[in-house]
Amino acid sequence: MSVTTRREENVGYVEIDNPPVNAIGQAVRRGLLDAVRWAEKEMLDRVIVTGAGRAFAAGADAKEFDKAPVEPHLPDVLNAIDESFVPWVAAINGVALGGGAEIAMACRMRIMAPGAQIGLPEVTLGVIPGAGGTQRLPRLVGLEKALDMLTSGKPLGAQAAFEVGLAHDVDKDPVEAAFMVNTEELGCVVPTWELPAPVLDDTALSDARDRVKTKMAGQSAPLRAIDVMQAGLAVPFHDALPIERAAFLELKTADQSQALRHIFFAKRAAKPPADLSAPPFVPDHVAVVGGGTMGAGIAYALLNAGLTVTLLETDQEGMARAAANVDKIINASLNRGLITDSTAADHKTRLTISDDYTQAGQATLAIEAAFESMEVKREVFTKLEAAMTMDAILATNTSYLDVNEIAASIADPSRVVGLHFFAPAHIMKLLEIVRGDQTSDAALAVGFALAAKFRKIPVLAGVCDGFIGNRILARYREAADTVFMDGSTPWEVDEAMVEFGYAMGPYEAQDLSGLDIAHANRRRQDATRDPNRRYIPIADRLIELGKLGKKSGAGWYRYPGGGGKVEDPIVADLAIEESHFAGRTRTDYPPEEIRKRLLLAMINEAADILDDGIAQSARDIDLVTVFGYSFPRWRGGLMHHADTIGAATIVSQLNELAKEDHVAWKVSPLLERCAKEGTPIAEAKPSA
Ligand code: T1G
Repeated sequence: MSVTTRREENVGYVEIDNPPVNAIGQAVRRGLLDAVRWAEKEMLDRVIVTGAGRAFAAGADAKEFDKAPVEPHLPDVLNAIDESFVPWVAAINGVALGGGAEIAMACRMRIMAPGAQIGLPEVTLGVIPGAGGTQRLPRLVGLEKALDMLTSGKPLGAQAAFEVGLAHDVDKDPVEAAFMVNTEELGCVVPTWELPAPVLDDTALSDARDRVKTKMAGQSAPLRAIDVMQAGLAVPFHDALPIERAAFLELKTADQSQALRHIFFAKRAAKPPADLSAPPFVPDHVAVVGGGTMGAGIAYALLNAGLTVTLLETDQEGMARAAANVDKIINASLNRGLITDSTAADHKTRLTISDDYTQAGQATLAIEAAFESMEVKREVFTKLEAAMTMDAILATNTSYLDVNEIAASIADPSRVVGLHFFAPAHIMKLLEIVRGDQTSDAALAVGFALAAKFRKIPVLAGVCDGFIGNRILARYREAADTVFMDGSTPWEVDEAMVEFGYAMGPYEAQDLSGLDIAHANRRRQDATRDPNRRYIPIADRLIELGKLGKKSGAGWYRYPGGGGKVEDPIVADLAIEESHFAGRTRTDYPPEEIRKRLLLAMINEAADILDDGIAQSARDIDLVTVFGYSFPRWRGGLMHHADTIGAATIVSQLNELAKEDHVAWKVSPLLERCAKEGTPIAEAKPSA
């Protein structure tokens, strides 16, 4: 099934039917082209094209990108629609994205259902529209709007599309509305390809390029989209299409598109383990312990998902602080138009804030987000166990501590699971679901069901210090501190990593989150730290100087007047001093050497995480690094990036670094296996 046709009187009805979202594969292209010929043979007055199910068409089938293009090619199909003497009307019932939007734009008219969307998100997959979108869109909405839609990839809702002239009408029954369009009126609509090209406004083009260079630094597709739109609009429509097609074909097999498609499909593959024996169970009443930043964010996410929440604090003062934190998030969401006043009011009716744990007696799940101290957490779990029913699931939001040790504080540790949220908990997509030694499938099932309810990306993690993401982060920071101690400065390290594609470097990021959290972790690890492992004391020196990060006015950088970051010579001097004490000779590392060391450190640590079975797959590590730690999505995540370097090269470079420090740079056995067997890291499995 791909495209069905039927006629009623002299109207043809064409339906794109390729579940679940009508991706446009070869069969759909063939079906549409056959439908054009059919309508012309039948001498129909019009054709109304719509989508079966919830989508109009989700765009080209991204699974076909790595294959050689097969005829009929979409540009040719859409030219046939656009140039046909039988006018087509697009009845857009759902999302019309990418090629789906291009089909709609090749039609004479577009009528959208109120909840439908239309857009060209190709750049989010590392490509550009390849079927006339760069040339039809500006003819319909003007250059400036077209540049914005093309480079951002953001779709328009029905009303917005109507207001910019992309849709002729909004109607809850677009097919019926398309039938009712006056034949004469329809006959007077100029085919899209014949519309005049908008004037090439240099300011609009340069503004678009500036915007992309800032917001999408390092990405090829957005800039290429601007170049193709500009070049195409300067020549006749049919001369423009080969220019567009050539750029599309080149981009779709390039690294960045492969990386972005890897993440696109990895996100959708993030599901419960196949062998999970318990059915997904979404609780309707959840207790959250701790109304600080994380607890309030988790509570808000639960409220937003329609659940009832009991937010527990230690006393009246804590309750007031919790209420203020939740209100702050609700007001921010109201101000950004993400929720309405009535939704905000409804949220508050489902929220109880209390210091009495028995208020959570009927909750079927508790999420502990209390202070990051084992003693505090064990006390909280004891109180939850006493207050809640025996089958309630008890989750901890700890970001580092041993879930098994927390679980041991109650009689039945199988009820305990780690649900590691990332700040801000109601915004960040990643959720690490940490399986303790005795965590039951029922407890895991609740975690995965909650992730689906929140539309978060669940990643199963085993128990170790920092699970997947924070363990990689700790190694990343250690490598950065080592480079800093041995010759660089925090700003040189940050600049090197921003150039790689991070939104900010490791030092600026620490200043934002606060240096005290990592400091507390280092102190906790003092007793078990490997005495043979080199320890970099610079961060400790900052704590002694009261430099806790932006919140204290200074950390690795200074923030005069709470404003932007300023390099701090005192911090640079600390490294020189500590390096002297340690008898080190400092080296001036160039940016590419800084990047190489920090990336190899993370890749090696991640390989051990995979080898230890803490992560289930390299793909999961890619999801964690992209959605929890801002690894550039267009590089596909840490392990996808590693495969672009190759395990053999990585092992060779690590062996070189191990000559400097054989402890910190000990090569992961998993990388050695991949290098020896010539297998991609993406296919690597734990050694056990
Ligand atoms: N190709 C292949 N599979 C797709 C797909 C696509 N374009 N879009 C979705 N799927 C699969 C998805 O992997 C999942 O599979 C299932 O459909 C449901 O998707 C020629 C070159 C449409 C908004 O970038 O944004 O057109 O996990 O879970 O949350 O110029 O899918 O069930 O096996 O995401 O309701 C441009 C991509 C392509 C749109 C629906 N189009 N898709 O979201 O469901 S390039 C896009 C989406 C192009 C032209 C160019 C979303 C959605 P499975 P889902 P959803």
